[in-house]
Amino acid sequence: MSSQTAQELGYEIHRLSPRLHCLRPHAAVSGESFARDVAFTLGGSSKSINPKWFYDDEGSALFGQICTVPEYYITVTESSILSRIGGELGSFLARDTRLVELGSGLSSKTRLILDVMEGVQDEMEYLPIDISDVLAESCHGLLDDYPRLEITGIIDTYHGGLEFLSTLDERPNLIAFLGSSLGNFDAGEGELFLKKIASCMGERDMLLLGLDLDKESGVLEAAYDDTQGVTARFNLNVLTRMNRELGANFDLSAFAHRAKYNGSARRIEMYIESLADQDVAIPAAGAAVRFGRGELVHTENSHKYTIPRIREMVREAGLGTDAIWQDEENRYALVLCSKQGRPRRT
Ligand code: AVJ
Repeated sequence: MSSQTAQELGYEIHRLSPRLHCLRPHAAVSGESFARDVAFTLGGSSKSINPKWFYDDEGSALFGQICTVPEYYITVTESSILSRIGGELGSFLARDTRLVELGSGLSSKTRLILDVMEGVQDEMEYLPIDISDVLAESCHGLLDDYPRLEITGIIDTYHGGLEFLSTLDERPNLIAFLGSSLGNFDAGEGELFLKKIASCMGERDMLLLGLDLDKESGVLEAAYDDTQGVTARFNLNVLTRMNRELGANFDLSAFAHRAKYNGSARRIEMYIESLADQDVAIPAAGAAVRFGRGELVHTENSHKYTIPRIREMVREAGLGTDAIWQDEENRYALVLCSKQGRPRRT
């Protein structure tokens, strides 16, 4: 990538160290659009907050903590599958593969993939794309541990980051989209987003998708309502963020976390429930919002998948499934796909 292209695309370039660059859009996904977005989604009769606003510094830290609570099996299960399949995954990768990660967050699982690449590559390039600032922080640790690694972090939405991919050189990309983050999209939009990813993929690119599998509602509801209350704090933190960034006056003790499994839609739905009739001012959004007692504000969907459904989605996106790996209890799946089906290196 030339710095000129990055600038033409509207990115500001921050050189944080010789091996770490971060790109940030000039019109950052910042206060103004947060205000505009919540004014819109809290303005109607059916209220919601987009989960992308969860991830300020506090929210990102809380999500990191969720990944360690015993009920939230997703992260540990995915990591254990990744460490088990390392060599096999490596056999699909060309030796000059660049790792691109969508929604990299704290980059903890990234290491498992970099370990695979390190075994077969001399130089390694990592391109994380994340809306949160924690991206830069987590990258410093990676540089220390991987001396041959170069990182270009893109602090942007998935869409912005994917556009950027098409400006890169011809090296094959392994696009990692882990943690069942695809499940956050609304029904239909996840499928569209897969198509969008596929449309940005070259013939030699591969996609590694981590998806949570459908299972008993009790297990799912516990994963999204842990007994330590970390998920509750994570959910309610978006109100704290509005208080701080938008001058709102949410009384945190008057709202509660809720998580429900919707079996027919195959998804966990998270809500914030108003425990009283109350009015809240959100000055930066120019809004005054009335909440009724018991009213639910929808904050997140986490879709759950079945193997046949995954195969179908991948096929409809115009991709082929090269491998599917699961844990022994079939809680979670890692799916490797590509345009034509990749021959393995032998
Ligand atoms: C990061 C979107 C995959 O849906 O499981 C965790 C976010 N929300 N606990 C998920 C989340 C509540 C997580 N994703």
